Amino acid sequence: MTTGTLIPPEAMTTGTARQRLAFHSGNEAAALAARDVGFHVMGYFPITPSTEVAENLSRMQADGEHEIVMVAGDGEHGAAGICYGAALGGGRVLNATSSQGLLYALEQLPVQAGTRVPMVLNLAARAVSGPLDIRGDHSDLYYALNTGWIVLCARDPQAVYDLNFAAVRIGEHPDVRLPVIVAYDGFVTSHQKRRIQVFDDLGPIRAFLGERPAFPTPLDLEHPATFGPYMNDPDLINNKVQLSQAMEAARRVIPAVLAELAGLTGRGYPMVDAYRMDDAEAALVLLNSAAETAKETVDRLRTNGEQVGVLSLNVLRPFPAEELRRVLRPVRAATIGDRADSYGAGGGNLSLEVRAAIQLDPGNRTRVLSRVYGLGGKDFYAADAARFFADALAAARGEAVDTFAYHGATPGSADRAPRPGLPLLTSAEVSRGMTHVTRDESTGRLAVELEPLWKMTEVPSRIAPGHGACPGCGILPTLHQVYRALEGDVVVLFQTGCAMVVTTGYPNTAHRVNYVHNLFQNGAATLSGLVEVYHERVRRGELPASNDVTFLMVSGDGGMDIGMGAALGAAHRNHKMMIVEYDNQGYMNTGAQLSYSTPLGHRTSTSEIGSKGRGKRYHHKDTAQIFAACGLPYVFTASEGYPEDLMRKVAKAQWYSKHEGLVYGKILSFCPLNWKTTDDAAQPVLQAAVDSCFFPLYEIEHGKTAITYDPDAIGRRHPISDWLGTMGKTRHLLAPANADVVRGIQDEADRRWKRLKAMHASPDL
Ligand SMILES: Cc1ncc(C[n+]2csc(CCOP(=O)(O)OP(=O)(O)O)c2C)c(N)n1
Ligand code: SF4
Ligand SMILES: [Mg+2]
Repeated sequence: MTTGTLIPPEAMTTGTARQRLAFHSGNEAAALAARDVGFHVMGYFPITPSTEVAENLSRMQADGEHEIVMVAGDGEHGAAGICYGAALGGGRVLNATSSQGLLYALEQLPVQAGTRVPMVLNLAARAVSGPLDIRGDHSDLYYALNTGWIVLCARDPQAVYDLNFAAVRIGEHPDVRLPVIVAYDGFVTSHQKRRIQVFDDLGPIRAFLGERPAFPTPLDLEHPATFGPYMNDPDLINNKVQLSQAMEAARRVIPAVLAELAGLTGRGYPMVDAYRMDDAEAALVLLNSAAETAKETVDRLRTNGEQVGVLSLNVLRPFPAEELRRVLRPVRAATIGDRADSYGAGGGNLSLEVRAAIQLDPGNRTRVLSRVYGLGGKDFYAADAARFFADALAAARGEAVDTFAYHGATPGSADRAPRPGLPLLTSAEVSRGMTHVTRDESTGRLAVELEPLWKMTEVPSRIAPGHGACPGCGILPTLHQVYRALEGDVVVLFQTGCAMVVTTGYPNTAHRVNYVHNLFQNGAATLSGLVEVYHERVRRGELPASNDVTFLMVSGDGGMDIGMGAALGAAHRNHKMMIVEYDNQGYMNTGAQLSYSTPLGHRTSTSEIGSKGRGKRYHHKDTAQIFAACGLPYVFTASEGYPEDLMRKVAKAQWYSKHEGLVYGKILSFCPLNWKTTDDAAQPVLQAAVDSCFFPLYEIEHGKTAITYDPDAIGRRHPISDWLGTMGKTRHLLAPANADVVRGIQDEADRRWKRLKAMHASPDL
């Protein structure tokens, strides 16, 4: 039997179930396992590096390979809620997330465990913000350790596949009834393909899984019950005792389930994987992929006569304290590597818990060294393992070694300072009087005079060249147009997305004005705080009153899904700020997943097309109308293809944001990469979107709607199919079999257009 690690071909085992050799990454393995489990529901929200789990399942679903109901949440908080509801309803439920996604979902996790509702969450572990880093460490995983979830650790794609089946059975065991995390390393495991064995015949694994036991559910209408009652002292502690007992039961259940699974697969997963530990004097204790690297170092050191070994935990919750005590007893010194710090505690969770475990053994004399390593995706090489062993061996010899240290940090040096970029722009340099806004007192509306477009190009851009966007990307032209119409000082806040990622990358920035980035979902709240403190500090005389600052938030359409609550909050409070959404109809930065602004039938990486998949299943969100319902002073739509119209609206928006309150604008923005067009196709594609009335251009001033471009009036109205034919992501819709989808998009566009026309004709509507 192998121990669920890298499998050399000669060691491939069969177990009793028929398996076949495949070549997959950890994310693919998680998706394959999900298909083979046949979960009822997956609730998810995309985040690197776990997004591929949902993407792979979407592709398989489009090809009719499974029937899991895939629900894209409005954010991870929503996704976790979807999962909780589905699991409470008696379904087998799956989620996959990483980093901020886990943190945003975190408050759902103790509820799920405290009410004892099993499900499976794949965590492709990644560093948590801030600053934002998309690569792997265990700082997200460590946050989950106090939530009451069982945590299984998968060191490689094979383990990801195997442990997903185990997770279902362990969590659903009647003595356990807890949700389970399967944690694997972001990128190293989530993305690297390895040789793995997968079931070739689902019979045995489905028999292993059995039916989900019937736990109490609000769908049992014969036995009404209250789920989640308000519970104070003295009852809450009893609830937690039961949770603790369930964890203890899991200590018993986990080895039994893993042994049963091993019978099918030929691969075993002891609670603690001990590599060449029999006579080890010095050891490393590491989680996940780093342990595999360290094994190679063990082999090399052993040839030099060093008695060394590696321990790695296959199960992190419940913590295998007894197993560690036993195996560490004869070890003189151990270096425990933590891929996340518990700041100020003298070590990360793993080293603190190993120390606590061996402290209960009066016969234990192991010296423990804590090393924080590999943060933010810093690779862990054999040389790093060798360094850890050198420290442990020195400690074993009784030499003085730092008990706690960071490993791999690179102190800066003055001669390696970044080259200075373009200087920041002053207000005077960008205030060129390109827009003249006046108020028509009779109508209450603003009139804007614009200098000719060629003159506008004289305004230096607040975004310097040197960004990293794809050729032809519409974001930069959109932002240049917005900026050229703005006068004076601007403080910008970008939500997470392509615009943010392509314009900053430490130590460089393309922003020549003050720029802030905060969490994906929280931009509007953050900017509203900045606006309020600005005005308050001016009032107190702490900042000059003469400063004339415009506060601008730039968000993608995805930011207006996950950040909708914060944005509506800011809108209802009517802070003096602008929200500009560049709508490229998907989560492009994370690989073109569907957003709620993706139109019906459009192909994205989570609304795949195939024999069973016909693209996105519901209509695009009418975000402008949602903001209009907040009674804002000004709402507009625009397209980067109509620069004069766009800049006129931005000038109005700036005026309103300074004088009256929050304005919102939605700008259709070209994404050649994911709309699957040539790089130079922005003009015809955007023109077709506007001329087909899919994306009408209008503004709402003090509640009064005015269409600013009417294709009907100038005989340019085209059917929606003309627009759909311009993009690779929609060309499938022109097949006769999808005529009903095209009709659906056309009907919805017509309905929204008619409504706008009616509001335009009767401003009181
Ligand atoms: C809480 C949280 N969940 C998920 C992500 C991952 N994420 C970063 S950007 C992004 C998509 C952004 O889409 P959009 O706002 O439309 O901007 P675009 O990339 O299309 O420009 C996602 C899902 C994150 N950073 N934080
Ligand atoms: S993926 Fe699309 S939106 Fe993002 S940089 Fe490339 S073209 Fe622009
Ligand atoms: Mg987008």
